[in-house]
Amino acid sequence: MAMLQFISHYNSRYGYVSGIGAVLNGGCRWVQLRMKSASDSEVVAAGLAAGDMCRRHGAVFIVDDRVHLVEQLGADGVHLGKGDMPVAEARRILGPDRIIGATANTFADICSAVEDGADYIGLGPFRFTTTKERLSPVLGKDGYVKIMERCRNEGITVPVVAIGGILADDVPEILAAGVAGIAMSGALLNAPSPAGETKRILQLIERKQLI
Ligand code: TZP
Ligand code: MG
Repeated sequence: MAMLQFISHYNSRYGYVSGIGAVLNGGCRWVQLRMKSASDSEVVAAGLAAGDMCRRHGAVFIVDDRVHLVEQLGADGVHLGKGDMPVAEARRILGPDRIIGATANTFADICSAVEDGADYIGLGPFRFTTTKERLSPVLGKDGYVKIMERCRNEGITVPVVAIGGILADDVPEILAAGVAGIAMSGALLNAPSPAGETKRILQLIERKQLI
């Protein structure tokens, strides 16, 4: 089944850890802790609690950017953007067993991340979002269709996850482009019930897989 990755980010209604708790209760089993402007000690405090909750729910726990904290947090891996540590260097530091995700905006980005040893790609943004600053050009549905077709033609099998401004209603058409999963933040945290919305989106993903 296609995957749902929750990207935790600052939200005035929830702390990082309680937001993660809500989506875990809704059934999400893949979490990325993204605390952009926080200090390392803040990331460690939240990350230890979040990682513990993820392990209890059997969820994969990824930390954004901070390769140097992966070990201390007992995280399953790290997600790296284009301006972060290069994937190949992170792989040398973390070894073969940790998950390394990489951000891409183009087919060329995907190819270089795959060559460098990324385990999954976050391809986006789908549409404008305020969750991320310095956003790359918006891809829209057509962008995903074109890029995923090139991936298939060129035999790229590394899972590509769509990200950026995605709402529940977008899920069927994005999955139809051939991505392996969806990453969401605002659509889950801003919903009246993040746990309920997580459950609803997981059902949408499951239903789409059956069509
Ligand atoms: N990378 C590209 S867009 C984005 C990230 C981390 C933000 C995703 O959050 P949202 O709220 O689902 O747009
Ligand atoms: Mg980053």
